[in-house]
Amino acid sequence: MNPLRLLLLGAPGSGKGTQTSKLLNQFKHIKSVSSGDLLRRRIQQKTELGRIASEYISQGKLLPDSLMNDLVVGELSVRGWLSADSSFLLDGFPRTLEQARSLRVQLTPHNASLNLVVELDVPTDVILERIENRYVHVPSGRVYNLTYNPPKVPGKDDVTGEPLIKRPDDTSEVFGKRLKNYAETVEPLKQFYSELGILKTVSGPTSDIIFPQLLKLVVQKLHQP
Ligand code: G5P
Ligand code: MG
Repeated sequence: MNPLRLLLLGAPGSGKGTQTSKLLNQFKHIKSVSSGDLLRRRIQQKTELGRIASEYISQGKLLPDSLMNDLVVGELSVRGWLSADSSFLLDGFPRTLEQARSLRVQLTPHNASLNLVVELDVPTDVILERIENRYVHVPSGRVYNLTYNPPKVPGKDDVTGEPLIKRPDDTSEVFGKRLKNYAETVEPLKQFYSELGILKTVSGPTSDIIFPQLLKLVVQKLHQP
């Protein structure tokens, strides 16, 4: 089996976290890093980076590229994933051209470059409906929706029983800014990965329609001769 180093691209609320959970359930050897989850954990732990992140996130602004690069590459390094045979899934990073370029420069010497980038293409009106009903468990990054995948006990994480929260950046004002940021930054990013020949797009109004398309791409990559 080939290694899989996958980036999920997609607008806020398009289902990157949801598809990540579905893939990790299916492939036990694959692990993931979500840049947003890393930041939310730093905020909860009240670290200096958490204080900075909170300022940006609450305004729907992207954090500086260099800071995000150090954070995520540092995480990959600590987890021992900077090697040619490692498989991992990235959610939320890189999300600017600059981040994509610098990640590539850092992964190439380890023969650990990304080999698949999948854009989740979901209509914006569908996304807006979902976000009102989103609740998250910050320590794990598990995500719920009151209609699509509600927690077994209202307000509690299914695995730990710990409280769920609403993200402070899920208000309609901040969410609108996040969608705008995405629209402004995604095209050069897609161009970059398209030129490397690894960009694919999957489309649909629900995660259950998107997942089989994503799964097919992942299986192809794992078994490509
Ligand atoms: P994040 O954390 O990376 P976003 O904005 O990219 O945040 P988000 O909001 O986490 O993405 P998602 O992961 O794509 O969305 O979506 P999801 O949580 O899986 O699904 C959304 C909701 O829909 C959930 O409630 C889910 O249950 C529900 N759902 C899923 N599928 C369906 C369905 O089929 N039907 C229904 N009804 N519901 C469904 O970034 C946050 C902030 O951190 C900073 C920035 O400030 C950013 O704004 N940041 C960075 N800054 C700079 N560079 C980076 N690389 C950064 N990364 C993070
Ligand atoms: Mg997410």
